[in-house]
Amino acid sequence: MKRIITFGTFDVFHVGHVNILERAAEYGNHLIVGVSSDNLNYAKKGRFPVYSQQERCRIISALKFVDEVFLEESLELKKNYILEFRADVLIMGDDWKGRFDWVKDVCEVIYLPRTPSISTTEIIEVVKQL
Ligand code: C2G
Repeated sequence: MKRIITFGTFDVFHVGHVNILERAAEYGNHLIVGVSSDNLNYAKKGRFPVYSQQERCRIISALKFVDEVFLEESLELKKNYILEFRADVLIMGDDWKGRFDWVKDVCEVIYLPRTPSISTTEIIEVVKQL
């Protein structure tokens, strides 16, 4: 049994999010997703997400290849979450390449290529122009 963990805000859910979660799930038998809290998102990006943490958790929980969802309150707690959920592998998109190598003493770390040409920020800009 191989347990995979991944993290993200998953705001304005789009196909790039589906792709990374589906590919992450293929690396093991159990996919755990840490959804960034509203406050963590504000700290990282200087704005609150469009969708609340409850809504974002509900969307991620509804995906057939996701087994467990929890709220990620801090980037620095990554190692604690990995140990708490007994994850064997951390998977992130390669926009985070190298940034979580510091957890390599507790699990394997894999960065997968991002889906090109789609992001929440771009979607927000497109919608603003309508
Ligand atoms: N992603 C992707 N392709 C895109 C957009 C996003 O593969 N076109 C991936 C990201 O690389 C990330 C995941 O989808 O692995 C979630 O992306 P975001 O919601 O932007 O997450 P972020 O705000 O970067 O939060 O602890 C880590 C953070 O919580 C990650």
